[in-house]
Amino acid sequence: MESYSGTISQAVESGDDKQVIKIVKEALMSGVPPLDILERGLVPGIQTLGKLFTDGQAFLPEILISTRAMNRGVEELKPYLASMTIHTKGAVVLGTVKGDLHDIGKNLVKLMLECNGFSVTDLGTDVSADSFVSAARQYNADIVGMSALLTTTMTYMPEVAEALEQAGLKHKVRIMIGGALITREFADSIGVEGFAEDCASAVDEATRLMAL
Ligand code: B1M
Repeated sequence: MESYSGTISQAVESGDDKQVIKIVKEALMSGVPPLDILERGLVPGIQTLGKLFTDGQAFLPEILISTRAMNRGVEELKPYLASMTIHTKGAVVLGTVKGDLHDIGKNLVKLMLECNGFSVTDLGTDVSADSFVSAARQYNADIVGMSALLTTTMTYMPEVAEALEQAGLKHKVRIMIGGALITREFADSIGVEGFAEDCASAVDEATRLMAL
């Protein structure tokens, strides 16, 4: 993977989707595990750009272009990550909370959960507490997963937890949260049992929650 990680990250950073697809294909052909390509190539690329954005050396249009390039790379990986699992391990309703449009991380969590046998209903971004509650009922969810990337939107997570409790779903549904700023301490502080730092550990965490 060493010979590919830098070039994949660089191609994401510069928003070159054709180059991303080309190198991801080459890496796959060379037998590099798809999860390595994702976690050591594509994700560090968008993270580097995030740092440049923080420092005022990159701007929103560049981030959007890089997001598209990263998503193209993820599309290439999807068939390779696909699971042979037939029985669902659990039903997950997933979304990015109200006011928040970031969905790259949430989409990766969805991908990893699906590839590991969970059925996932993706509510998209900017999802209200009411929508989480009705989807949890409609899809008979075992887990409600929330993603948030902004300090201004992570504070909406306890509202969703409260709405699920008010709807009488607390005994049935486990909640899992994540996003760049989210920590286990934050999850504990709002009374949420599930937290994952990245998309790979989201699978372990969802599996743990199903056994509770
Ligand atoms: Co935004 N943005 N952004 N942005 N953006 C951040 C988050 C920011 C840190 C950038 C910065 O200032 N350095 C900053 C937030 C600051 C803060 O609140 N403390 C920020 C800001 C300020 C904004 C705007 C307000 C900018 C503006 O308009 N002035 C605006 C807000 C729009 C809105 O949401 N209402 C905005 C807009 C955007 C774009 C639309 C341009 C674009 C999003 C495109 C998209 O998602 N489709 C964007 C992007 C790309 C970023 C950065 C650069 C990258 C985020 C990302 O995708 N990371 C980001 C900087 C950064 O994070 N370093 C930034 C890669 C992704 C794989 O990681 O999402 O953390 P992440 O997901 C991980 C884990 O967190 C975890 O697993 C994932 C995979 O391993 N995880 C879960 C995530 N969800 C999970 C759920 C789980 C479990 C694990 O369980 C359910």
